[in-house]
Formats: sequence, C-alpha cells, structure tokens
Amino acid sequence: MARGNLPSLSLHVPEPKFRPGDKVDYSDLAISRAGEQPRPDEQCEASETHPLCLDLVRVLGDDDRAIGPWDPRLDADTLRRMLRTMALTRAFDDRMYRGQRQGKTSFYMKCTGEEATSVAPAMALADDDMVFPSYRQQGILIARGYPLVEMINQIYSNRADKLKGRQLPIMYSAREQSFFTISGNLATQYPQAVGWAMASAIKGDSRIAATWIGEGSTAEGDFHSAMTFAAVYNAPVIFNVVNNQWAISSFSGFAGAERTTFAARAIGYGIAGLRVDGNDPLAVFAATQWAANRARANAGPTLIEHFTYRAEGHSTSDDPTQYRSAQEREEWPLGDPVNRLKKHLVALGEWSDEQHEAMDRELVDLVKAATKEAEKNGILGHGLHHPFHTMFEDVFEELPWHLREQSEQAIRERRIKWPEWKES
Ligand SMILES: Cc1ncc(C[n+]2csc(CCOP(=O)(O)OP(=O)(O)O)c2C)c(N)n1
Ligand SMILES: [Mg+2]
Repeated sequence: MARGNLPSLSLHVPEPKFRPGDKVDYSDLAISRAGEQPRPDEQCEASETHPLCLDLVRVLGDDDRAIGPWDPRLDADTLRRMLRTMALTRAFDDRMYRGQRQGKTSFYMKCTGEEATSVAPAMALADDDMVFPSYRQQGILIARGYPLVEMINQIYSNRADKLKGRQLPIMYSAREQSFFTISGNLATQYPQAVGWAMASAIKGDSRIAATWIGEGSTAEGDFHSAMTFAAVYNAPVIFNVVNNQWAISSFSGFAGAERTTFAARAIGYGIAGLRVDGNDPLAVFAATQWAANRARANAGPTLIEHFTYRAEGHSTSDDPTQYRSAQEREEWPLGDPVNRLKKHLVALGEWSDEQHEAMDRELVDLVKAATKEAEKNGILGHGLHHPFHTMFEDVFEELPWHLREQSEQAIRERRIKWPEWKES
C-alpha cells in the first residue's frame, strides 16, 4: 500500500549497453592518456593511491612508445620473453579449444585478450611468491615454466594426469611452481591467499601472496572477508581483479560496475588501490612490481583492477553471440595485449613482422608436439585414465568399510553394464 504521496518503491535492474546486433559506441568510456598518471612512492599512505582507483594507469601510448613514471624500463630481452610467453599462452589456448571441439576433453577456458593480466604479473613477482589464481590465469603456469605436457595431461584427464582426473579440466595444481590448486567455487582463493600471506608474515618469511579474481566474483562474500582480514592485519598480499566486463552472460553492472570502479573497493577498506589498463603489459608489470615492493616492505596489501575485455566466450560451453554485440571486441579501444607489445618492440627496432610470424609458427609446432606427447597417455573417453578404484583413495590412510563397499559396488556395476571393460 502506497502511503500518502510517497512513490511506490522500485528496483534498478542493470542492463548492458549493447546486445547482439547493436552498434557499439565506446565514446563515453574515460580512457586516460598514457604516461599521465602519477606514481606514488611504494610505501606511501594508502590514500595517496586512491585517485588512481578512478583513473587508468597506462604506459604504452598511441605511438607504441613507453612513457611516464610507470614505465618499468624493461630491457629488450625481457620484453621479447614477455611477448613470447603471451603468444605461447594464446597458441596453447587455440589448440586446447580445438581439442575440446574434437572431443579430446570435455571442457576448456581461454584467456584470449587477457594474457597480459597473468603473464606480466608472473614476471614481476618472484618465482616463489605464492599465487592463488582463478581459472583464467594459465599464463602464470606457462610463465613459470610448467611443462605444457603436464597441463594437457590434466586437460585430457588421462593416466598421466597428476590430479588423477579428480579436477575439472584446466583446474591445475602445481606445488613446485607455487601455484595453488584452482577451485571451481568462485572467490575461495581470495581468503586463502590472505591466510597464506599472514602465515608467511607470522613465520618471518619474505615471500608474498598474489591472487586473481574475475570482476563478477567480487560480488561474493569471500572477496569482502579477504579484504577485511588483509586490511586489519596489513597482510603481504596483492589482490588482482580482472575486469573483463563479463561473468558468463552477466555484464559487470551486476557486480556493481555502474556505481564505481572495482579498484575503488580499496578506498572503502583503506588499502592501496590501482586501476590499470589490463591490455598494456608494461602497465600491468609496473603495477605488480609496485604492489610487490610495497607488500615486501610491510607497507600493506594492494588491490589492482585490470581493465580489459574477454575477447572470446566464457568457456567451451558458452556462446557469447546470444547475449552481447559482436562489435564489442572489434571496437574495444584498448586493443590487444600481444599486438600492443609487438608494436612496441617493433617501434624500438627490436622486433619485426617477419620475426613475429616465425615465432608464431614455432609456437604452434611447440604446442602441437606437446599435444602429441600427451595424447600417448590418453584422451577423454579412450579408456586410458587412472584406474577406476583410485577415485576412492588418498583421503583416508586406510580405506574405510563404507568406501570399500562403494568401490566394490561401482566396479561390479561397470562389469555388468560393460562386460568388455577391464579394470587396469
Ligand atoms: C560460487 C560460485 N557461483 C557461481 C559459479 C558459476 N560460475 C562459474 S564462472 C562464473 C562467472 C565468473 O565471472 P567473473 O568472476 O567475471 O570471471 P571471468 O569468467 O570473467 O574470468 C560463474 C557465475 C561458480 N563456479 N561458483
Ligand atoms: Mg569477468
């Protein structure tokens, strides 16, 4: 019942600007000029960074040159390594995507267009800093030299899969690479990263933690409890928010993007925050380096929003043509991270189109060879997987009676349904 002259209450339901078939117009997007953002001292008061939460740190200008105080001044060899790692990540993604379409795996997720947000941080961190990624940071594993064959074994859930087929394809775990097990339950990695960072500080160690989350997942409670703990205890952790503007078919407005930036969450918690052009690998590197130095100096956590665009579908199970305009990708004003770094190296006289093409061909062959190697251990549905009974193992030291019964029942059922089946 409406009271007196008061209007009846109503809710706002966010609606994305562009739907399939719409003409895309990004002219109202505020994109700062490269080089114009100040770089505060790494140990400054958190509040000094807060204007940067509403800005965009950029290093690579329209002329493909690096400019301004955030230029990390990397040498040409390091830049070429960064380019190669991003290109390898892309080549790997392309091959695995096709593998899914060919039935070799049930599932795959690409990070096309977002390679800089994992490869550049991995290069700016120490190799033994602990990372707590989401499912779209395969670039970190590749940058840390994890063998492609191991990644593919996991994707194919074959008999060499170190995780014994227990994780969804792409949910890697690599202890030696200080890469925490990926969880499909969104946002759990955030409080885990803070806990690890606090433990590192309690032990008096010098290693820090870094974690990644999609912008959509910042709506989860775990994001906010992690921020509170990190702020209260000044934990040595870097919070990355990869704002690729989509959470499957939900646009970023549903996580709060219509009100303010994701970097601005840092203001509310009183910690340092930076908003970075996520398609500018040099800006991403510089921001990570800044935050890592800050954390290592006990000056506290930093939230970094990487403003980017998810160039392809959410996963192999998704069809983005159903909910967003195809023009979004074409018109995206911050370009492509691989292309931007390539053009920068060319402008420096340190790279050429011919070298780039040769590298791409070499990387395709490299991934192909790794795929062939992994296929010897089996692909989805071809029977070469871990022995069936192993799914009941590794939790208890001795298999309890109820699991033994379940295991025997499952094996009996298989024998009845598939008489030709042999337990390996
Ligand atoms: C707790 C939880 N809720 C929902 C899902 C289903 N889900 C998987 S990915 C995803 C979208 C996440 O989007 P975002 O955080 O922006 O990351 P992006 O995929 O864009 O990298 C959703 C809703 C889930 N896996 N876990
Ligand atoms: Mg997203």
